[in-house]
Amino acid sequence: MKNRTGTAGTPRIRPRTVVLAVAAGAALLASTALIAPAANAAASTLRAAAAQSGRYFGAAANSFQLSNTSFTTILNREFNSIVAENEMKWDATEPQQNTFNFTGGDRLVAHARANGMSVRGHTLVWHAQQPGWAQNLSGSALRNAMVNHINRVAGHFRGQIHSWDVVNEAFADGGSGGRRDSNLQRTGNDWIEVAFRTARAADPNARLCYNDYNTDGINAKSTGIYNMVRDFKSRGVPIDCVGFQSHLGTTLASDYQANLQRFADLGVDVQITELDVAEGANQASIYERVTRACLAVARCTGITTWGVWDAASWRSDNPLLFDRNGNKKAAYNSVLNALNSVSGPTPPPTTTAPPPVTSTPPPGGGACSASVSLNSWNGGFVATVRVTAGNAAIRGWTVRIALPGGTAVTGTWNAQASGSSGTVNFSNVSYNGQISAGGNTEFGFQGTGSGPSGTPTCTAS
Ligand code: G2I
Repeated sequence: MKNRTGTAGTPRIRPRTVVLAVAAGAALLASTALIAPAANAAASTLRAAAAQSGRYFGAAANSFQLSNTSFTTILNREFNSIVAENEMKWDATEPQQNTFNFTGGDRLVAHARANGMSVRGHTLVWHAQQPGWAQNLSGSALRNAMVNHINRVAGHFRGQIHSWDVVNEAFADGGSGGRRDSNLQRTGNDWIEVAFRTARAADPNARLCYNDYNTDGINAKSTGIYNMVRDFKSRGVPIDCVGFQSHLGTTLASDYQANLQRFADLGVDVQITELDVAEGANQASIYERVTRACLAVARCTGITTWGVWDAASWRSDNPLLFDRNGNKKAAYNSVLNALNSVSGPTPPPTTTAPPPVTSTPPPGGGACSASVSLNSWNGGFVATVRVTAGNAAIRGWTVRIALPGGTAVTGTWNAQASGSSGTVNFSNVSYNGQISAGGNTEFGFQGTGSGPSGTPTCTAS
């Protein structure tokens, strides 16, 4: 009702817009790439227009589409973020338990890196698209499998993912505001925080998001999620962002922006993660309003559409920005104009890459200490170990940890383990041996049984 008509946002000034954009692009090249031009510099692509306020503009894709040059022409020109529509999901990445397949995801990541795009990871844990073997698990066996899956997948892509959808769609639809029933939920209400803690240890540089749909305004479901995020922030559970999928129909809730803002006010980034909008008279204006809402919220760091063109959408109602022939639609122009015309606040910088490895090794000879924090449940645990250098830098470290009888290590990340039971030595791997004076690094391991209780010893080299 409050929407404008579909043609309202369509510019009739495109030729002039393009000329301005070329001039703006030249000016940008001539200056430093780190300084954003004025917000109304009329960039001619979505990625350039979004970058004016430090935001990304992304699309979901499948690796097979990268063989289609009509597709990649649009993808590379318009988008600077990519998310795997399906190929990083549990069924795709771990089709048999402990057998991993990263082929599709690796292809997408390589394409992104080659074309200056960041990568959203979707999704580590979800009640849907589980491989058959996981669907048949329950209790601690499922919990351990989940932790192992997160470690292996987030560990594989470590340092290459801007934001991970750690948990997807865990809240129920309807008015309850509670959790959705699922095999994961039945392992205990703490499964979501275990997933986030595990993901943090596996890839400390990725932003960790909770992602859901039907959260396009202030409603019972979004409020349930809001309460969870507030609780996580108050207890130090590592959550950095909330994804609003935004699979939209022919209307948009009037409090769409206010809802984003209330989450941002909790101290997390917000992202529009799977945007698509039903075709029809309101399509362009809804796209425009969503874009303007993101721009108006300083911590809304980017927008992703769930596909590039209508031909490949999971929906049949032509919900994307490019038509089946790859032509720009009215909705495209409304988004581009919104990105160009709104002088939105610049979001705070987010970490997108691990810190560079220093090329000159620091002098060694220092001492180190180690401390363990445990996340345990009935039958299993995740241990996060912090290694801290003393007053002098160190070149390498070994942490010795005594495990209780009956406990077995089933996975280790960011360290090399000497064994899986009894007293185990965990030594640095290639990228985390060097610690500057007073600095620290973390590694982790998971196991069955109960976690270690004594103080570990740390030996530096
Ligand atoms: O349902 C729309 C999205 C809602 N939020 C989470 C997203 O992950 C989800 O994406 C959709 C994909 O767009 C579909 O392409 O998720 C579906 C389920 O994973 C995807 O569909 C599946 C088909 O159901 C399978 O039959 C097919 O094997 O795609 C698979 C791979 O092509």
